[in-house]
Amino acid sequence: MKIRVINPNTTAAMTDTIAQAARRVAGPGTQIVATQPAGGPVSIESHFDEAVAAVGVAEEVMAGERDGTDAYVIACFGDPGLLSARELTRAPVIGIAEAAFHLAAMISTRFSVVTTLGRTGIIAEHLLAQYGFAHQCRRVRAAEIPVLDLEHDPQAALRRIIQESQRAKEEDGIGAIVLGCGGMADLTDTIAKAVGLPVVEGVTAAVKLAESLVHLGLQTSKHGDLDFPRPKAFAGQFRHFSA
Ligand code: 5HY
Repeated sequence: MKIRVINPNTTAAMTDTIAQAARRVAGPGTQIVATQPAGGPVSIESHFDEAVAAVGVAEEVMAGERDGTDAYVIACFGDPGLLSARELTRAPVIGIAEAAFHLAAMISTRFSVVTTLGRTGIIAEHLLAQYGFAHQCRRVRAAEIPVLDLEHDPQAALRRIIQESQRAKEEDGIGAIVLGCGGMADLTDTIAKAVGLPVVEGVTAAVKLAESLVHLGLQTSKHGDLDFPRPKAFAGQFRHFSA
């Protein structure tokens, strides 16, 4: 099977980090195609960044449909454009936040999220409520590091994430940690060892869930709100979406 792992920001180094983690857990016979949009923010740290990135995600799904893709992973913890992406394909589309919440809820009764900037914490809280996991998440904590510090100053970023994860273990009464950024995909084992708690990371969680859905022959329903968008004209820079 072919899984297209889309990094919704436009930082190639982070796409590589995400690709390596995805390939590390992919099963035999699973091909990982790691991509990022041609245009968009170098990192996603606000609602505006998310809105622009969602269009890039849609374009990557359209490209994936021309490339015989069996499943998609949206590798940003805000799951930008998840539902619109599901409208554009029959293939399963998995967001890394949704995937991580599901798996964390299977191995713990309470978990906390450790994300990058405090200001994006609200996005994770909205998703927890939307996906029905708000009652199982004790806190959405922030290491207060810009997303690209994960690439530019990884040691300092790791120290901050471990500190915040340690605080979560001591203060939140939890059984697991969820890492709140696609760029943290290579930190799972290091943090789990340092903190002594199970750590769930979204990229690897999403790849395994995508494989399971494909193996079960389960596809995105085209009955109801996730049916293909109705063909229509688009103007200006979106003219290429016209059908
Ligand atoms: C992510 N931003 O996973 C989110 C993390 C965040 O560019 N990739 C990004 O802080 O919301």
